[in-house]
Amino acid sequence: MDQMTTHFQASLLEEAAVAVAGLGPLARSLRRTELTRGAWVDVLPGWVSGSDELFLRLVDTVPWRGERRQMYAREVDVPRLLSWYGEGAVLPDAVLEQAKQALSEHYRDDLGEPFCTVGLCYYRDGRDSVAWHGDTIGRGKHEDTMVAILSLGAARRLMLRPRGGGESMGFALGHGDLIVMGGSCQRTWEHAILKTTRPVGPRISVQFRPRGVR
Ligand SMILES: O=C(O)CCC(=O)C(=O)O
Repeated sequence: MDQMTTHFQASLLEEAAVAVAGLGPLARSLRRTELTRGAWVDVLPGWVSGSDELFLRLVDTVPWRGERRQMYAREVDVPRLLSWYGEGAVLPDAVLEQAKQALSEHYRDDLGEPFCTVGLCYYRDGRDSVAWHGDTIGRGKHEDTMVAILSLGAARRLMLRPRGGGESMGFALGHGDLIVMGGSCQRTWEHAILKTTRPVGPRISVQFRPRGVR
């Protein structure tokens, strides 16, 4: 094979790799931060490459819905759009199926079960947010578990603080970044995406959870 053909084939392969949003390796790339009381956070910047297309596909294809919630005497809009894929549901994009599988394989020994549900949140701008909370509806209230979040679009800070008081810390989550909250994190710490007056673009958060954690 002459040099030109080899070069041509190599660039075709490169193009194919760029066109398909891809996942980098998890092992050896994740960085763990130990928190208090058995909670920890793993972070991997830029886990997904080619995330522009993925972001646009999700904006278009996910059945986003607005929710309302009771706030004292009033009913108010939940400040973000939501979508939920329960156990066994076909996910809206093949890359999310791959991500769920990769996370399940990587954390299998620690978690002892696969990630099986996917929640998506669409933060349209800095006015959209989620207040301080832990994912304690279900088993996360009493048991150690994991919640993995893939962040796409504009960078926002995922804030964390110990439940009951203590200093907060923030993890800047950019386009294609992964964060995994593990151990006792859901019941001993709280997390939030706070509103900001800074001009920020839209962001999608994709959360992978095991069965019975919400
Ligand atoms: O947007 C995020 O990354 C956090 C989402 C979250 O905490 C939740 O939906 O429970």
